[in-house]
Amino acid sequence: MNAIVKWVACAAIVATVGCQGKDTTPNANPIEKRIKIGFLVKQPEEPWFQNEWKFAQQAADKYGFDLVKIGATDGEKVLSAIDNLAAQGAQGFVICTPDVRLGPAIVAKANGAKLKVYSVDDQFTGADGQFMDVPYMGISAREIGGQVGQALYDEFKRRNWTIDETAACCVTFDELHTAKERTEGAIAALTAAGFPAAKILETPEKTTDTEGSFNAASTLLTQHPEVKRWLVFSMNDEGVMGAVRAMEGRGFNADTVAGVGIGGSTCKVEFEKATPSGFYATCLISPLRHGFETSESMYKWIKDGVVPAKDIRTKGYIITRENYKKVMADQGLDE
Ligand code: FCA
Repeated sequence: MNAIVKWVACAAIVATVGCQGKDTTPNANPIEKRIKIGFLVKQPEEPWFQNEWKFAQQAADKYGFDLVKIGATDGEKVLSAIDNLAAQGAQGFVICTPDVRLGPAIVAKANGAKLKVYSVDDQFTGADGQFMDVPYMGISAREIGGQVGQALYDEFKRRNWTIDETAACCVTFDELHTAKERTEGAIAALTAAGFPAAKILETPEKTTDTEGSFNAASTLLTQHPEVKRWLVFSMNDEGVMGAVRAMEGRGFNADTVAGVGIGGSTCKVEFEKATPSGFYATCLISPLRHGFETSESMYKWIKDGVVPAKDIRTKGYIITRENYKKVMADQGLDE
């Protein structure tokens, strides 16, 4: 055989079994395509969701699949993202939907495109208002709300505030089940500890971001100029952060405001400030579990047919500027 003939012959063998008749290179079988998974989030600018993406990427790097991160802020974007994923040859996606009522449309589109779906943080609801039968990982919302309420009450006592001059500002978003469970859990714990229900003042936010909460709290502050000291809670760190900012704008400070969030991503900057703010604590939840584990489960579902657990609820841990570094490190969340 001359050199060219030899090369062609070897190339043909490589394409099937390799020159030595043994496949040693990863992904050498051209028929077995690399797994591709989407990760869609409703608020891509929120640190919580950026952290979910970060940990999802760690799963992609560990297992060797492609991760497509998509900010899907409304229904139209979600549906076109699913088309896009299908066109790219993805086999599934993890999603925190911008609206839980999109569940049936998301599932229908995913089924049509043969994509598997794993919902995270916010659980799909069907046309009947019931939760849908789609794998879900969320936080244990009521318990975490309870931890927030207890932490607020403990701080109220520790500071020797009197009930006459104190009220609790509860920024609500009752349209979303996990949000309602969180604030209800906090109210239940506060009142069980002895804080009067009449001094818990609810104010609804239109959007679950800092601006939404700032606006909701501003309305409440205008209505209640008599309150001298505020406890603050909401569905997430943003819900507390916006209210604390609104209070600062009216002369309140770390001595007259004690806010406890839920998250641990957005509030980190508050703990890092040299001077404490009214953002006293948060209940740390796990973007590591919500990002890494959901993507890992999706990968194993696609690769090995292992269907993910139907409903996983993750735990929270109260952190303050005193202990956040240690607790975050213990939870695998240090930078
Ligand atoms: C919801 C909230 C997020 C985060 C997540 C666990 O999606 O909007 O801020 O708290 O649940």
